[in-house]
Amino acid sequence: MKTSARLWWQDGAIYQIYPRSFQDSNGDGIGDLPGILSRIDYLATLGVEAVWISPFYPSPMADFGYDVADYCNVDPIFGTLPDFIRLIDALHTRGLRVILDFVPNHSSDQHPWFLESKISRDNPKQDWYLWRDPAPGAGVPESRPPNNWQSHFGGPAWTYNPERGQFYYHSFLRQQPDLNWRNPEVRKAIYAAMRFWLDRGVDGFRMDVLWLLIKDDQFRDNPLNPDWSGGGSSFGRVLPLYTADRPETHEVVAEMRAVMASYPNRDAVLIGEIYLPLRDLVAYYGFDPNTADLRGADMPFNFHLIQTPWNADRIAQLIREYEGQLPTGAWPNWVLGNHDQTRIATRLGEYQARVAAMLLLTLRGTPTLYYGDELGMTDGSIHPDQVRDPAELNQPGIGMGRDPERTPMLWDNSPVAGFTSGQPWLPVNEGAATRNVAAQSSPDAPRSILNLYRKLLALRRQHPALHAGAISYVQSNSGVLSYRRILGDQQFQIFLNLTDDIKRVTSEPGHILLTTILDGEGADVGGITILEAGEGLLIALKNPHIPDPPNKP
Ligand code: TEU
Ligand code: CA
Repeated sequence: MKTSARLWWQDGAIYQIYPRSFQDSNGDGIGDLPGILSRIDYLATLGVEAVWISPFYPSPMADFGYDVADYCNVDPIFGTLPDFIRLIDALHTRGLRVILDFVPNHSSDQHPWFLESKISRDNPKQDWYLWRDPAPGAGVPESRPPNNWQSHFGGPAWTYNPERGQFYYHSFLRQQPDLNWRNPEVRKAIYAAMRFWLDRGVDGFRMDVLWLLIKDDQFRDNPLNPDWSGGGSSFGRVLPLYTADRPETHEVVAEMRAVMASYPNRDAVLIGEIYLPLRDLVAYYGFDPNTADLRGADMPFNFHLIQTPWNADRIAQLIREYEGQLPTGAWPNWVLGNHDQTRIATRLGEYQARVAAMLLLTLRGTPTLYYGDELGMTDGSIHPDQVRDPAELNQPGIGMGRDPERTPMLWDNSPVAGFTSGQPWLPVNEGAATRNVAAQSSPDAPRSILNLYRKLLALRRQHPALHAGAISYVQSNSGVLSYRRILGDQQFQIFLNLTDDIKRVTSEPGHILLTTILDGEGADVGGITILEAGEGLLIALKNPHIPDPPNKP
């Protein structure tokens, strides 16, 4: 296996677009593909390498597109297949790659496969989903689910179907039945759909819930969670031993990789959405100890920055552990936000969100940005009668709702922030009149967070040490996280003050390339250096006289 040649997805940053919320083109209040096309200048000048577009396939929208009714088309809400072709061509022309969000674990209950599967126990697709008889016992069949498996969105993961007299399994909504990945015909059908898009030039896939594809073939009860307090979602009542991260999943991921590898000059990227502890997560690279090949996902998404407390000790430890556990040849990646998670600026406030930006864009590994985070967008406040997310509607009031992080992109200071000429499907954030792309791009706002993102992305592109170098000397010292990025004789020192107190650090001689508050660029440093509260520094070292760094931090 060649490990020396670098690939586009290693060097560049990925930008996630939630298409409902990025740009509406026809006034129906819902973002769409022509809308994305109309914002191509913004995307091309931001400095990212690729856009990942959340699902736009035909869908009843029970889970806003994560319930797919046709894997090879575009939902009319988002446009048409020709609109997609126009978009991908335009993005390619501007040098941007396109990653699709693909949902292999479950389809919509309106997908023709499921409509056929559910009518009888002996139709050709009868085994395409996970069907089980009711558990033995008294009472009507619909009150006897086959086992104790729970839906991620609350309640039992089994729904009774009277036509078959059986239950079907759904990891998420009842409108999202899980496909039976033990059935070779299902695999073939999904791989054909992947090829449909690869044939149209897409540059990769972000595979939804990749760690959930295979379920226990004996359908054993999940063990009870001893830590469950009774509050929150019923999902926490059991531990997902038999419903997640089953060993056979790795076989499927290897097959997906093979589908992509069958293309000449394959450089499409396979990304897996995987929420697991580090040790289990890195197994999805599929390192084969016999051949030293990687047979799994190119990048199992690393969500640990989202889940780790904002504390220099903890994050230094996370970086070291993650780097230490990566198999040989595996390329790291980092994620700060997505359409399922509280926004970083809400979690940390704007100053620490700037520090987080410098962290994300100077760590070793591919960064993935969530649309709007580059503006320091916060979660929107959603009035109870504006709730749209089924995760919230299913279990009101327990904080599962994801609408706040899906509010419209903020373009300018017009009434709906330039997102739509109609009524937006979710309300526009308060403060949009000043926090928007136009305001943050104006000469009056040289220190906007958007400019910080642009500069970080540009520096990361410009300096090989920042996109391809080693990471070393990862340290935390009284709330300041520091590390170096090194390639050849190029060395960068990063200091990030994760506290709201002023700190002193000691730096080797160099000059400041960038600060998170965008002042002092170009200034010489050396010796004691002051870090303002919530400030980060990126320093180019002059004559680093330290010995060669070890391979691992
Ligand atoms: O998310 C999977 C997942 O684990 C989510 O349940 C996540 O943990 C939760 O939303 C956090 O609040 C993927 C998609 O990203 C999500 O949008 C879909 O709803 C889900 O799969 C089902 O397709
Ligand atoms: Ca629209």
